[in-house]
Amino acid sequence: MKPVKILCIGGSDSSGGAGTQADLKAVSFCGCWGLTVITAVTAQNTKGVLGIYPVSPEFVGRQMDTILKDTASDAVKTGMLPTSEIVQTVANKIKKYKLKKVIVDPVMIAKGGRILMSNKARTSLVKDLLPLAFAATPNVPEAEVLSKMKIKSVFDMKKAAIKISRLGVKNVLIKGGHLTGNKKSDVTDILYNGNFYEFSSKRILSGDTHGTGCTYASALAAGIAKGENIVEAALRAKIMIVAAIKNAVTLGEGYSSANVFGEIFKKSTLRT
Ligand code: PXL
Repeated sequence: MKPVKILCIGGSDSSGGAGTQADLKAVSFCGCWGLTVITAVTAQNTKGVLGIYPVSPEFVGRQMDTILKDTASDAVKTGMLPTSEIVQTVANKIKKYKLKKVIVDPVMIAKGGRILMSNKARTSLVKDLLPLAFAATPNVPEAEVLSKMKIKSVFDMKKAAIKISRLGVKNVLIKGGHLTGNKKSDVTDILYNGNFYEFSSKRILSGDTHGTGCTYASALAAGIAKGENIVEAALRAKIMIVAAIKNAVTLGEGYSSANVFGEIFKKSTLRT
C-alpha cells in the first residue's frame, strides 16, 4: 500500500510528548506515514527543556534532500526551527521541491519557558517561511509576536489573524488555550481565511498540556494531505486534541503530555 505521507520538520523531545515524537504519533493516528527531519535535539523531561543541540543547517538540508529525492510528501509540517539559518534552509528546500501544503507551527517558547527559537529566527520565519505556508497555527503568545499586538479576547484573536494573514499566509488558525479563563469558559480557536470560523470546546483545567500544539498542527497537516478542506481538517484536529488532553499521560513529576492514543492504551491487552 502507498500511504499518505507527511514530512514533519522539527525538534526531538526526549520526553516523547512534544516535537517530532508528538508529530509522528499524531500523523500515525490519522492514518498517515510520518517522514521526519530533525532540526534540534532537546534534552528535556516533564519539568522542562534542559538542553538544546541544534543540528547544522547543512545537515537539516541534507535530511530534506535525501528523503525528498526518493519520496514525495503530501504535506509538510514545521515545528521547532531554532536558528535563522535553519529557517532559511527549510524555506529554500520548500521552494526547490515546490512543496505546497505547508503547515507552519511557529514554535517559539516551551511550556516551561525555555526559548526554542532565536529572535533572528523569528524574523526569518516571518520573512522567508510564512509566505510559503498554506496555514500557520500560532497559539496566543505566538500570535501576539507575529501580529505585534496584545491579545486579550476572541475579538483580538480575530484582529491578529487578519494581521498575520497579511504576512502571506492563506489560512491562520489561532489556538485560544492561553487566554485566561476558568472552568466555565470555553476555549475558542479561530480560523481565518477571508472568512472566520470558530471552534470551541469546554476548558479542561489540567489545561495547556505538553505537546498539544505539535499534535494539533500535525493533525491539521494530515487532514490537508488527505484532501480535506481547511475547515474540515481544523475541526477534526480540534476534536482529536480535546480527546488527547482528556487522555493525557503522567510521566514524571512535572507536566503531563497529551496522548492521542489514549483510547487504544485503555483497551490494550499488551499492557500489564
Ligand atoms: O511544544 C512546542 C515544542 C516543539 N518542539 C519541541 C519541543 C516543544 C516544547 O517543549 O520541545 C522539540
